[in-house]
Amino acid sequence: MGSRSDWETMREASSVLAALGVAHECKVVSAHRTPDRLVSYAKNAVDRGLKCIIAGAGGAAHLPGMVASMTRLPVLGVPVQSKALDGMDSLLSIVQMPGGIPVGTLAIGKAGATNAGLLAAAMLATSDPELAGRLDAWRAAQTESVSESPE
Ligand code: RP5
Repeated sequence: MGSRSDWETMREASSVLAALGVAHECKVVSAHRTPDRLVSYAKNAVDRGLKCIIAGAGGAAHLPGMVASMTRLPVLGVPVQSKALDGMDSLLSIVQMPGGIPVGTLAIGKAGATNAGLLAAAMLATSDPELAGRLDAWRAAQTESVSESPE
């Protein structure tokens, strides 16, 4: 994530990954304030054995796109809800990538962070049957928890 202030949103991705037993790390890497850290993180990601990167940022949210420019790993972008423009700035700056450098963009805010975690798990589950089983169980439990009655 681009800032510690993004953690309240991005912890939703971490929580769902933890619930599914997916090993992960959470780091603050700012495209603007720590550009050298960004380059190092993105360029070393493959060699470090990472499989997917979830990048959450707000405002002029260049982090996901810049990460994607420096690694072939799948990058999922989470637009963090900004104070000034409610996250529309984040969304548009993440989703409008030029052809050739993809970022899979999720919804603004906590729903997007949750779904980024689930989507990363779903991608990993295509080659991990045990994770696939845990993801199926998580989805079944969610379905089970939805009451038919509104009260
Ligand atoms: C972005 O600027 C971060 O991703 C964050 O969403 C936003 C504001 O950062 P802070 O000023 O709260 O550190 O780089």
